[in-house]
Amino acid sequence: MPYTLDAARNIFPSTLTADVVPATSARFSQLSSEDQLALIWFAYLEMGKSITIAAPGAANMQFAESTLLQIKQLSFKDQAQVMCDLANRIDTPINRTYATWSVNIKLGFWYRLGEWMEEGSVAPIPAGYKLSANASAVLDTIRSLEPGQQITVLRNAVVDMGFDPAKMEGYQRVSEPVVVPTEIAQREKIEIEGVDNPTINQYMTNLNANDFPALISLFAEDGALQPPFQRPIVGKDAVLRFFQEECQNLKLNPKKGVVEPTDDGYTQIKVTGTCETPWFGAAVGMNVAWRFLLNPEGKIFFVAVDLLASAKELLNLVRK
Ligand code: ECH
Ligand code: GLY
Ligand code: GLY
Ligand code: GLY
Repeated sequence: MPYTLDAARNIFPSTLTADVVPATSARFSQLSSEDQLALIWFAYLEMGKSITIAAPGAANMQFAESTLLQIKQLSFKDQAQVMCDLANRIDTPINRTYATWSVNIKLGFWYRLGEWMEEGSVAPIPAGYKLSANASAVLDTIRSLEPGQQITVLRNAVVDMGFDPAKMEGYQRVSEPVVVPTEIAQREKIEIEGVDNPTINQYMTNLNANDFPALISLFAEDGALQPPFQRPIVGKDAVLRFFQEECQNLKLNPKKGVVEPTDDGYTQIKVTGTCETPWFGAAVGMNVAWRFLLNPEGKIFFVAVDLLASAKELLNLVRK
């Protein structure tokens, strides 16, 4: 009997994910917009002492440029209002523009605003701003997280701002151009202790090489990919679009895994290791698991990427 998507999502059920991340994002979203902005500002400054963020490239910034200049020309009062509006997700022209941007463009936009706030050309968080008790508690939780979890909370905050794209229709999505894949000869060989499977090896190598056409050819027609804390993205077209829009220049470092054939010709494979985002490079290795379900033809029917609760989880490769 072929697997359903729901059954696939539950393979390797003992995998412990960092549920503190969505829990913290939910608490964050309950705060006032002023508290949200100030909290991110404080968290960003503190984290900046130990991990450096890479400046966004020109290919990324060109799309946010005119909105940024528009904001720069406003009074401090109006700039603060634009930022609060973003956090409040109300219906404004800037919030609608923001909604059309890919995650990386949103992050690049805030990166630039942060620089301008620091140098004083855009309204800073008021000196002596005092967080509410709830906001302080959320900031304390963020302080206690691993770096990979901290940057995921920050990313979630940025993704959740602006007008809700689900309430917009007929708009053009805006994302960075797709880079040229790394040449075959330059691609790093992948070795995964306990897993010697061509589909898995090619998945890792092709994603690291930004070779999205080769990567998507490993998927079944109705194949699905589930990013951390998200619903599965279903079907080759949607998965390919996700790869092109959000997965350039990632670095996957799979370390070890386990292969478990099932009775009906499918194969369950769990791999653990780390993953780096171009924003932080080797400074932040996120502890992740990939839970693959390959169909009898060896194509990817399902893969979930999980952000793990702790480094200890890298050793958890049991099937049940
Ligand atoms: C300031 C104050 C006012 C408000 C704001 C501010 C600016 C904040 C800024 C924040 C920047 C945050 C950043 C966060 C980046 C996080 C990136 C993450 C990436 C995770 C990627 C993963 C990939 C996993 C995958 C794998 C696959 O195999 C398939 C694909 C995929 C301070 C001004 C807002 C500037 C830059 C967490 C886990 C492995 C699923 C993608
Ligand atoms: N600096 C990382 C990026 O633009 O994706
Ligand atoms: N790494 C967080 C996400 O993809 O939602
Ligand atoms: N979720 C992909 C990235 O932010 O790099």
